[in-house]
Amino acid sequence: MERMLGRVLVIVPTYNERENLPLITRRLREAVPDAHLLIADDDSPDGTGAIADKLAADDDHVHVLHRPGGKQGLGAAYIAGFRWGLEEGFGVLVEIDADGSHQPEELPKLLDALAEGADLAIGSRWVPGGKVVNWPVSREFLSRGANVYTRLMLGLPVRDATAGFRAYRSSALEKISLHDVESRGYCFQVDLTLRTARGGMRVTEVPITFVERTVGASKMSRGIVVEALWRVTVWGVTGLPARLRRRRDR
Ligand SMILES: Nc1nc2c(ncn2[C@@H]2O[C@H](COP(=O)(O)OP(=O)(O)O)[C@@H](O)[C@H]2O)c(=O)[nH]1
Ligand SMILES: [Mg+2]
Repeated sequence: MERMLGRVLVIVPTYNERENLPLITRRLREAVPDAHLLIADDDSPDGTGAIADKLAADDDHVHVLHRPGGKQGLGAAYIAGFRWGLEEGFGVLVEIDADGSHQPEELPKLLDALAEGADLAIGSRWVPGGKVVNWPVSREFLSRGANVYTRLMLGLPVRDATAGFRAYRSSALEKISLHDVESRGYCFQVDLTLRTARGGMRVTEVPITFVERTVGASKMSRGIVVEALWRVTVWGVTGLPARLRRRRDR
């Protein structure tokens, strides 16, 4: 599989994850020992960056991208991480949260889906077999609602377009023009799913169990929700003529 897909880079974005980072690093290194890790830290005030440096000094499979200037959003951190990984010649780029919500032990399932031909494998909460553990009802409502709205607005055949545990073939990311991605917060996930699907590439959903964090604080905010609602609506409206044309031509 290694030969077919190339080397695997797992990008871990961090903002104030000092307790979680050593745990997720250890679990990832054990679950997929050949994979490399890139910690993309936005100058966390809690000292996560220094902990990342220590982890990297002890392990040649761990790398750190220090992003100066404070919190700039999950999307911006991933774009910087993707650029780094593409330049270094990795064949697969993986996204995973640092807080333990995405279980490294499930990563091999995503890599298998790529090996079987997917360009993007999404670890999905909302396909049969997918689960969420310990989420408040309000969060589940938000995620399900966001996905229903996204599906209606964009016509994407994806159940969990906002999911943050996913694996891309590098060739897929090279086909998407990353330089004009404007999404900063979590709608980044929808943005890239849309670009991948509209680019004619194969998107596969793999059921996962999402476990809400037990340590540290969520960075979900009103601003993130507003950005997502706004952008999905704009993409939906601007994409509507093309959707109608496709439907007419079928
Ligand atoms: N580098 C960076 N990481 C971020 C930023 N916002 C969130 N993250 C990370 O993205 C992941 C998901 O964030 P989290 O707060 O757990 O979101 P939630 O699971 O939706 O509540 C975690 O690893 C965060 O540390 C950011 O602005 N910059
Ligand atoms: Mg989380």
